Amino acid sequence: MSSIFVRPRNRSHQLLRTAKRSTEGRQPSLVVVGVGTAGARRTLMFLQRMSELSEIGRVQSAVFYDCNETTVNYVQSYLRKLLGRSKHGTGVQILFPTYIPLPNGFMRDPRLFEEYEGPLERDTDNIVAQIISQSERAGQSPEAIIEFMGFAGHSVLGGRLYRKLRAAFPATVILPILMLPEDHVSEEWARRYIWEQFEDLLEGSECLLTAQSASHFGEDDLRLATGLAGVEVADFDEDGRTGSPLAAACQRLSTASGGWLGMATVKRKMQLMRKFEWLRVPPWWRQYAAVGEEEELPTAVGYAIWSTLDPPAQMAQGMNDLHHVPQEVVVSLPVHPDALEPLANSAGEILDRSNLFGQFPNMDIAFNTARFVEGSTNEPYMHITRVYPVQGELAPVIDILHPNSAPERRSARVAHETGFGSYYHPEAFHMDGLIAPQDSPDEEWTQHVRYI
Ligand SMILES: Nc1nc2c(ncn2[C@@H]2O[C@H](COP(=O)(O)OP(=O)(O)OP(=O)(O)O)[C@@H](O)[C@H]2O)c(=O)[nH]1
Ligand SMILES: [Mg+2]
Repeated sequence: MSSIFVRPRNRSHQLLRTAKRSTEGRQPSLVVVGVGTAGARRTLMFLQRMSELSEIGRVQSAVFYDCNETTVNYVQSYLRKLLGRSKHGTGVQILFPTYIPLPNGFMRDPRLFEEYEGPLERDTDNIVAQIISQSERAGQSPEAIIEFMGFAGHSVLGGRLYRKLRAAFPATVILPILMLPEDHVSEEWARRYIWEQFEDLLEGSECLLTAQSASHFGEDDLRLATGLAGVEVADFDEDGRTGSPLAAACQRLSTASGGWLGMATVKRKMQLMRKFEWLRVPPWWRQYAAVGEEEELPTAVGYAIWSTLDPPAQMAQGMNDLHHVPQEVVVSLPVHPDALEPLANSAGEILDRSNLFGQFPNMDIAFNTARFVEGSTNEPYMHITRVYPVQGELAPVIDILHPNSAPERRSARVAHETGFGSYYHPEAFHMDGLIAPQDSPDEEWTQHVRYI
């Protein structure tokens, strides 16, 4: 794997510059947690992308927290195939719930778990304890924890799991990835119950917000996984820090966020000739897309980066981002490592001429080589991902929480914090005053938490 980054000139008082560094041999420093069926699927997709980048060795533990026998069976057989053929993935700790009260999950009801609360809490405590011992074996606390969560039967359990991870790893960057609901039942629950639970449970966290299209959610999950894996292998940092790039990116973006991060992704087929490289070990040869002399590929990369600003590229529609805030762009494409730096240089110059860095002076662009598997045809694609901080009110959330609110009553831009813990979104349109945050530190479920 090879990685390069481009940074606009005014940040470093230099001309556009690229830097190259080896990303091999990273310590396992990541934990991935999928909550609910969709979360488990998203975790699987992420592991697949990391394995395609030959970087699954960075993952300490992967948790598939879906109390659902079908999911557990599915994930197990998928992982046998995925990790069975990977020489890097053998050290990854894989965890499942051991207590499954209902074989098919909680049927979208976020309160159904309450009947089984005690054993469920003990089970999640046990999962956290195993993550802790795995990190001790690895010799370091995780630098980043990704938690995929949603608004269905496992939502509150996911929020509590977040709190337990927060307590167990106070110095770790935890990135909850929230999938907004698209069906009426889950929207209703979000409105009446779950959002407020999250205000309390996820207080102070920086969440990456995604929506889902009802028709092709598999595609969305893959876009998300591709983007996150791309960010985790990108090297944005000039100082050659060896930490998790994802953690570094989250920290940089969080300075400008009101509690939310957004992601935009673009995928473009590459019009390129195929070439082969002969290897000394099986599978003996490797295919890659070759870059010619011409300007075509850098121009195409430039266009694709501009396209990440378009509404269809956003993982959640209706999110506004600002120009001056820090942004991270990752370009992953299946070119030969030697072609990466010249490509990054010409793409950087093209973007500079089109005034991208004038409009986004705090945008970093990282390039890396990646051969992602794309269906059966295996055509070469480039993937562009842009991660950005979001401030103020969230239009897609208002649509769910306040479906009847008149558009003119919405404030144009709220500059202050509207993330979880601010109680902004539930209270903003309540006619009858504020919803007081409930102070209930001695809730029963927390009593199960024991950390050594
Ligand atoms: N993005 C995505 N969404 C999915 C997937 N599977 C189901 N969904 C959708 O996700 C929403 C929530 O369902 P689940 O993920 O099953 O929710 P859960 O947390 O497992 O809760 P219960 O099923 O109620 O126990 C539903 O609207 C599903 O249509 C998936 O693989 N990816
Ligand atoms: Mg489910």
